Amino acid sequence: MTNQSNGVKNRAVAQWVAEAAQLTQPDQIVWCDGSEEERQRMTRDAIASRVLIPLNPAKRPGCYLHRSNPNDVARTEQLTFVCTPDKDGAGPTNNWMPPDETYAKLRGWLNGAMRGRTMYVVPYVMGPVGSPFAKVGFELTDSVYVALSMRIMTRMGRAALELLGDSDHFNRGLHSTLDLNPERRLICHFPQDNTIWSVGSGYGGNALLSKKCFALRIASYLGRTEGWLAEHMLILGLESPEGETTYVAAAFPSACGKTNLAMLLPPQAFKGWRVHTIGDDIAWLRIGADGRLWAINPEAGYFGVAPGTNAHSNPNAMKTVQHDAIFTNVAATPDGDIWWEGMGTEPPAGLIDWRGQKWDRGSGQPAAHPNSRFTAPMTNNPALSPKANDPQGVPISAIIFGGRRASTVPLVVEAYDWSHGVFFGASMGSETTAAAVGQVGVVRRDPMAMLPFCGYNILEYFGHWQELVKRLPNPPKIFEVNWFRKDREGKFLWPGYSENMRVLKWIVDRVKGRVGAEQTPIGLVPRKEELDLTGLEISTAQLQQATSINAGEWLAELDQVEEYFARLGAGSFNGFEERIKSARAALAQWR
Ligand code: SAT
Ligand code: MN
Repeated sequence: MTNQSNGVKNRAVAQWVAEAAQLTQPDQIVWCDGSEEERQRMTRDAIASRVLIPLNPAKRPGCYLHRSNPNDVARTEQLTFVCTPDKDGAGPTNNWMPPDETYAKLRGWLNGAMRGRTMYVVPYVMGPVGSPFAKVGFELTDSVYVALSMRIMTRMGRAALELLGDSDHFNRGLHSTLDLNPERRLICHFPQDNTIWSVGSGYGGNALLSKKCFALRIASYLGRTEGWLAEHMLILGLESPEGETTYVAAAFPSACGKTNLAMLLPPQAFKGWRVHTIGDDIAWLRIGADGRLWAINPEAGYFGVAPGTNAHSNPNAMKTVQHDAIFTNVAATPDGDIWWEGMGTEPPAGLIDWRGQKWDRGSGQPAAHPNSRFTAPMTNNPALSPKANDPQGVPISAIIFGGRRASTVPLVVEAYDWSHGVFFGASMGSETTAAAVGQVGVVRRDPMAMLPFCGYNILEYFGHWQELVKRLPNPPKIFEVNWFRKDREGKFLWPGYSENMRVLKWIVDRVKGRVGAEQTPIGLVPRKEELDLTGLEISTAQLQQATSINAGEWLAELDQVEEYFARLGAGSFNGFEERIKSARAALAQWR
């Protein structure tokens, strides 16, 4: 076995890597330094082993296509475990196994698993280097696709080793694709050990351990003990024509448009307004010395949903994936470019589908997998905020919770206070998407969009949110939004995409106390004249439907929410019961 970095200075790292190597028996160990030379070498290896297919350099310079195993195309929540010492630590929403038993089982699977393979040692930093938020992780992986993706998604390489120094405080991620057999696939978290073992999958959130596994599941646990929050949120800055920038964080479940919102290009009528992207998926939030909530994006790249991305829905994303991007499970054109459903162009003749087969237009099957993705560095994004690398992060003035709901939830509603906002988040529901294996389009409760990502007991998590405000003299206002409400014919009531700017503007104006709102049983909603609708064609009736609170729908919703909380064992916990009671009473009087 060759191991170029036996000279690594950090004892804890060296010892842990040696143990993992002894278990998995790789032919060689490659310590990643994050250099350009290394990227080229790994890319050549990936091409030679057909893990990456080079795209046409004239059309997509520096871009590659990866096809995953067709049985391995999305996160597998049923195979994802939080292994706390006792079951209660994982809580009612997580799958649980005891740590000892889990380690033993996975050790069995991992025994010799990297024979004939290379183990990449991938050191990475989450958050701007030098930030008080920043944390170091290591991923040991036998997938060159994962190593190359981690280089895009994180600050990967030497910087992490330097930041770590001789500390043993780092996340220990061990990943092997094994044989991609779903029968031997498990994604296991050990929050108490700051450890992740992921086996049998090479896909996205299952395999890029920095992302959901570390930056959400493990980090949420660390945040609980250390007094901060790790959230499934985009972060954006909204700059007015006067040059005032307001920062907003927004939680939506996977594949509900976080990337689109984070990169939004304001509509024509909003001259002088600009959106600056800080992050599109994950926020780490801390209480600042000034009593405000400050946020960073721990990641350095985007792992966005490809289908539906086009020059209208997200022009900045289209530019972001123009060069130096990896595409996973999209369709390939005969001239070496990529294509997906909803790209805004006709499928060209001779298209190859995501499985690598000639696409049959009449088959009724999509050419790109519905959860196909692009991986691109944030520095490709024309809307990237100048604050994206700021070690202090940005001060958050508003938090938005959003789901995908065909009915009930209005376009936007403001909470009366923080605690009411926590109730908004905790009671959120959303229709399921292709981002996770399972049925698509059914409403499921997804508290704070963290259902699959909270690394500890969700009831404690609600309590942590409620407690945090006691140390937060200047909390952000909290809102709930829904871009996805439909009319009776099933047509979307609100145009969405860039027009969501109008809702963002109302939110900012509410934060600044510049605009009014109407009190309803659910919260505060804009009256028609309080939304800036300049240049938008929407009928009064349509807008009314998009923003209305329907008493019947809400009474049914509250029944479901109550039933969900009861199932979780939340009971009157956190005042949720009183919230439901008073909303019901107000709805009984509602027009
Ligand atoms: O596959 S990921 O978990 O990284 C994407 C998502 O589901 O949000
Ligand atoms: Mn996500």
